[in-house]
Amino acid sequence: MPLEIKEVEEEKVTRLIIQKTMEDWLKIADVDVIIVGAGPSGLTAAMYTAKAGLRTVLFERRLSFGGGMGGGGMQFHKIIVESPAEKILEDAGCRMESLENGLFIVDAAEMMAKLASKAIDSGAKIILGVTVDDVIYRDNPLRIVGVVIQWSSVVMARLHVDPLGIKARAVVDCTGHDAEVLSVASKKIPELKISVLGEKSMWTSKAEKLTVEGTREVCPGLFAAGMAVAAIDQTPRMGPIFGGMLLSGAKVAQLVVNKLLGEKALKVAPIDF
Ligand code: 48H
Repeated sequence: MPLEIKEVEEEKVTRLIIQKTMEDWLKIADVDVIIVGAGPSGLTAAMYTAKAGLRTVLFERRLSFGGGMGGGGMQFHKIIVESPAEKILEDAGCRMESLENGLFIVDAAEMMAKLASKAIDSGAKIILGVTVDDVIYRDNPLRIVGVVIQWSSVVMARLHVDPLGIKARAVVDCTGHDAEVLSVASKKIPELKISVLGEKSMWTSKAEKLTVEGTREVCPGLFAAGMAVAAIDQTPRMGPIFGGMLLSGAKVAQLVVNKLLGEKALKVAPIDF
């Protein structure tokens, strides 16, 4: 039988894309959790907050997910993860090789793909090509209640286009080394008393431990995970080892779930924090 490919009119494609996109965006306008940045910490956080049933949207500036994972260590395509973070990779269905002393090695592309896939399967909506460039706040009590978003292409073209605001019960900064959400909040809302001093030089074990320990709700409604924690705490960088990023993402998910679901909160990751 000859292959018959369905005929389609161009305007039909256009209408369906617009209709279905708007259906999603009407839901995204107000969610439980906004995660900013689709690196290792952001994808892990999204995977677990969505698994807990929280309406989760993740905004990523680029047109791809993975953040710093794609570059591995100096573009070598392997990533090292230390125990107990391998449990998170197991949760994501990621294959890895066990090495000596609680170290595991995984292909960078597989880790990016599997974490993103698991986050999506858990119910998180990942929106690519959107930059978060501000927060929404309220006072009495002072708190963060959402983010301001713009198309990354508009930001790159330096066009003056007014952004949109998206509300959430929790916002998580997973933007990496520059802690962009915390940075803008610290500059524009000085009463929050957040300072983003930037990370210190490399000290792997100390950095991993302090990043996970420092993962927290920085001010009401705004949480920090991943390298953003090192940026606000001025703690060391760790180099190309990603266990701390995964554990930080899982810990922030648990903190958000505990805050939003209270007594109904379940343990979301196979880790005790
Ligand atoms: C939307 C944004 C915005 C914005 C940035 O850098 P990442 O991988 O972040 P982490 O913290 O999950 O992981 C850090 C890790 O990759 C790393 O760099 C390590 C371990 N370094 C150690 C060392 O010594 O150097 O991902 C952040 C993501 C990226 O995809 C950005 O494009 C995105 O966030 N992003 N998205 N709005 N304003 N800013």
